[in-house]
Amino acid sequence: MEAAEKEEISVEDEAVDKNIFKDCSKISFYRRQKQYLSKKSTYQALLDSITTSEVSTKFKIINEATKVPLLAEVYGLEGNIFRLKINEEAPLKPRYEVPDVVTSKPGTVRLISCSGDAGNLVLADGKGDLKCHITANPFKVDLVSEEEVVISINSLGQLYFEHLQIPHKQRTVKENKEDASIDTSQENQEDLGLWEEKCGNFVDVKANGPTSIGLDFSLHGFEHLYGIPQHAESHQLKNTGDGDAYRLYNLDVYGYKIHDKMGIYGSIPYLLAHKLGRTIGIFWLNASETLVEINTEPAVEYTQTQMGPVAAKQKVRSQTHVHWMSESGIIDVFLLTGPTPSDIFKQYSHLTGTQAMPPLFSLGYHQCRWNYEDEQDVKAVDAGFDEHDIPYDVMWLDIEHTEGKRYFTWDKKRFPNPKRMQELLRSKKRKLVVISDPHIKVDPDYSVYAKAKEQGFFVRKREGGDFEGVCWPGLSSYLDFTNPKVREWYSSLFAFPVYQGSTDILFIWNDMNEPSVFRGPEQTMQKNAIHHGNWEHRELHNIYGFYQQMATAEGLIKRSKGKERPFVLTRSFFAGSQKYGAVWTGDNTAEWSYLKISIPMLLTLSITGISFCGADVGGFIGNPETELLVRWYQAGAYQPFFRGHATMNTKRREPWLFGEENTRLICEAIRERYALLPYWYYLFYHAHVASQPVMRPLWIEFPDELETFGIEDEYMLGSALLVHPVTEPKVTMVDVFLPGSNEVWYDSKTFAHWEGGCTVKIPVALDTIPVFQRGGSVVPMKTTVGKSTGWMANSPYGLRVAVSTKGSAVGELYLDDGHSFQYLHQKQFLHRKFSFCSSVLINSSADQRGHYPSKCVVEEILVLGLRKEPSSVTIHSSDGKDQAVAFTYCARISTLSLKKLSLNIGSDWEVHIK
Ligand code: NBV
Repeated sequence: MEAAEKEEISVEDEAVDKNIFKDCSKISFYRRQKQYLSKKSTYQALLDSITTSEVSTKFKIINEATKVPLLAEVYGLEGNIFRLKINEEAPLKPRYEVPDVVTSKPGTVRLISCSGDAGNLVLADGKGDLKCHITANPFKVDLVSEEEVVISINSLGQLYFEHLQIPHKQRTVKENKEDASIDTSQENQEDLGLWEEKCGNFVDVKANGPTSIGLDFSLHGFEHLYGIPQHAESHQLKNTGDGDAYRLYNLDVYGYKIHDKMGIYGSIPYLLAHKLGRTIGIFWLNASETLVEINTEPAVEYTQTQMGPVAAKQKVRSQTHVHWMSESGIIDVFLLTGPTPSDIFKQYSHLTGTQAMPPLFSLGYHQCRWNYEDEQDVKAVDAGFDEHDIPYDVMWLDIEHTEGKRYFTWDKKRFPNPKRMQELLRSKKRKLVVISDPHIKVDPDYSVYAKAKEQGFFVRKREGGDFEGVCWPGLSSYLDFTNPKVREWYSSLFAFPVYQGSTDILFIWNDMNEPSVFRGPEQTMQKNAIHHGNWEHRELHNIYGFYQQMATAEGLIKRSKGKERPFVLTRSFFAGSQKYGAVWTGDNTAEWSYLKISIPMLLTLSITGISFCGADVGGFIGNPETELLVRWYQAGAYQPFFRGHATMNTKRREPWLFGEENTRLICEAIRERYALLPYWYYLFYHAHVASQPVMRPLWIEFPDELETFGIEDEYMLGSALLVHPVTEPKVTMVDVFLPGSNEVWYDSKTFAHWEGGCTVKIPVALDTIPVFQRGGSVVPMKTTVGKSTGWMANSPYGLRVAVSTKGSAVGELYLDDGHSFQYLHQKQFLHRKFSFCSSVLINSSADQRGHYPSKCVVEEILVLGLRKEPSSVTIHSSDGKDQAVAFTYCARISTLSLKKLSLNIGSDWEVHIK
């Protein structure tokens, strides 16, 4: 039976042949650029064409072969950011410029031309520390900071720009030959995919011919590069050999291969480079298929003899060339000049926004499976957590909960009373997440389909009519989320009266939004499908999923009349997706290697803005051996988005199904997560307001330590905790690198301590999660763990003070109602600061603007690294009263412990240790 006739599609129907995915040799714009660049024709800037306005400096660039003029625009943006745009001066029709990503319209800094002659021009930002040197012929731009060239643009002459052309049929033979940049002979036309390109059985017809662009950047002194997710690859980017570029093209790759540069579900065309003393970023704002080549030239030392009689040694510093190529659009690139990692995060969030502040429940543990069968099943699994005393916050329902994969509906047999089911979860202060995919079943009786069809809200075919492709429901059309009207309408579908059976504890999961189209070219949509504004899919492919998550998040906000924070998980994403919720790494496999690679994959997402990220715990595909499952829970407990998930036809794997001992181990890991929630919540607040990632590669915290630059088997959570998950079987010892020669680190369980700057061997049993607290930090925790985060709202706090080599420590706590926007609009929050110095711990306000009436108390204080046994400990409260408190001191591990305290978390007080 034909898929189109058949109703739903099963997972067996959809075994994807991995060979359908292209490598560079099959990507025609890659081949064209390679062929052309080998001919070395150059561009020249016409500096006499320069015009300067308040916001930008413009000049023409011309290719010596084609003579078609390009227009370059240089902007200086507040916060040490440069922007370069290059477009055709007079394109046949407008070329796509990515909207809706750069949000906050960063202020421009007037660039003043400060020197130069006919052959070059120097622009400066007025303050004088950042300069932009433009060389006319061949065209080149150098970005100079403090007299040092940091980045050069087009120094390898890889600027490439294919001009829109008159449609094929209307062209005369003469015109056809006009573009001398590429060989247009008939045979080569096919080979290079100029007007048509084959992908499997599909032919991609290019209405205006080839439209690709490219440009090179040389990063001086840089050898360590990171970013450009999403790839199942190492954190540090590798040099790309011939035909092995990093691909940014959102694709649904079930069980993706690891250590591969192929594109998977999401794309962030943003790369960071780091060296001692400076971090920089390149944000290539383009949503079409993109390839990135990286090529490092290491530093060389050579002997100069020709200079004189004495041979002199000279060092040529290393540099890395980054070559960006995109299938269409314009060149629009932001250069972020740091200089510190923290500056880079601020600069990037200045452009694309910060991580949305998640509702507190979403930082708890999530229980998912494809599928929880019915209401009974949900009830039993929910009860299982209580029986085994395992906290959890969210039950998830996958596609089978719907009536024939019609999103926003319920399968009446399986879920006859969704509200009753949600009330059960609500009674334990738990939530429900259900799936909502972008494909809509072609069924005139399905109101979502009928209304979208009537209003013309689907992506269209090139030949006219709605695009139809096969996905889970069978034949489907795809909502055109790039249209603001579609987004507004889609968001209205989440209103409680419209979404029957939904309540305010129901949140959303967007899957398959690359978009995934079964049997489509590379399992996605044809590039010449048509979107709102007549844009081809090719122009905006990588931003489709971004828009669905945006519309969903807006829907959840709207249904609460603007009061509640949304939670939306998305599989596909683009730069800026952090504003709308969380991202996970898709269909991973239940193998140790996938557990291991989850760390670099999440680190890469984290430093490119997406702090709220996670990988399916246990591995989605296959059945994990028990030890792997336990280790995965232990790792997941220390990753930002913490969800267990498994595909159809796998064995059930709720935490209590693996024997008493393993249940205990998993339970312990989840409880550790819950105990640390105050710290997690603060880290997310900090990501939200100050742009700093929650999960950090070591090089971010220790930017001056070369040893940290390549580490990806451990990481920092904020600046206080170092986590080194066990990712191999039968391990009894792990090597943990503890950075910082002036640092001291404390084992978070045994409180044993080590000096930093060395690798230590840590014995591990099955119940060990190697976590270390950095001396100099105060970590807020909960002393008791309950059924769910909501359950624990009023439970007491503990403070773990880890004293630095200088005898001090600092930390923060952030607290609000955990779910609404009142923290923002009414300043209903508490932001406290803890500082320990000269044996006094002070709790004071970190932000006087915030107020939140919390009855919570600090019940325990643990001071690690206190060398001398105190003779007394006194609490000094803001009303001037002093009160002596009982304490215990353990000389063996230099630890002071105060218990049964009752110090209000929101009041000022001091603990004096004498
Ligand atoms: O909706 C079913 C699954 C989902 O469980 C998984 O998490 C997604 O990544 N979905 C993919 C579609 C089917 C995959 C074979």
